[in-house]
Amino acid sequence: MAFVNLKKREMQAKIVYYGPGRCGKTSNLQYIFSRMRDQIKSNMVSVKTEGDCTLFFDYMPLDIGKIKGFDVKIQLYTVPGQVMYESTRKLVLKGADGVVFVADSREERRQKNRISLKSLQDNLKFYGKSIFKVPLVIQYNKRDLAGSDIPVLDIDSLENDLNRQLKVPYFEASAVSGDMVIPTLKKIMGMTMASLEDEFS
Ligand SMILES: Nc1nc2c(ncn2[C@@H]2O[C@H](COP(=O)(O)OP(=O)(O)OP(=O)(O)O)[C@@H](O)[C@H]2O)c(=O)[nH]1
Ligand SMILES: [Mg+2]
Repeated sequence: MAFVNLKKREMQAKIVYYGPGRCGKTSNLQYIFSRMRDQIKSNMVSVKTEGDCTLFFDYMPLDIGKIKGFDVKIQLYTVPGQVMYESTRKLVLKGADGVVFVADSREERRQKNRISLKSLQDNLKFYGKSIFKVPLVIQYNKRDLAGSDIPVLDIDSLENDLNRQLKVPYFEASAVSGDMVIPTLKKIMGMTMASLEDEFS
């Protein structure tokens, strides 16, 4: 949940990584943790995982320092992507100020991406937020698999499936190599801060 003190120039925001099971949300946070250790005062907290799968959520506080004169703190969360954890996803999304939708580029996950985006829309609506208004960035993850034996959707298909109406900024990323993980984060942080500044001033 956002906390903004215009007088003291302090800002705290919550950003949630949302997406289908095994699309790479936790891997995003792991990469961010490995690259921004100086700005992360405590460890990344993974609340219950089984093998690779998040059962509850991941949490990581980021101390960004000064941006535009604001002392900025960001809380990063991931939701559990597997279908059966819908109620947990809804809980974790509560109070989100910005969202990164992580899509899985693998062809076999096409339908899962769509279903997950729809669930994001519904859960935001539950909290009185429109997916068309919330700061949102899409990350097409696992681009490193393009050219491998595993069939991968091209960007036009992914854009057509997921971003035709939303028209939000998107990134072609690989959470394992770290490609475009930080640019994704920077973009959503910028959009979230701009939106909070608007809202609170
Ligand atoms: N090739 C490739 N594999 C990836 C990438 N990102 C994640 N993976 C792999 O995909 C699997 C699932 O990654 P996670 O980061 O745990 O996925 P998640 O979205 O947190 O999954 P849930 O917690 O179940 O929702 C792991 O084996 C990762 O190593 C990527 O960019 N490329
Ligand atoms: Mg996870």
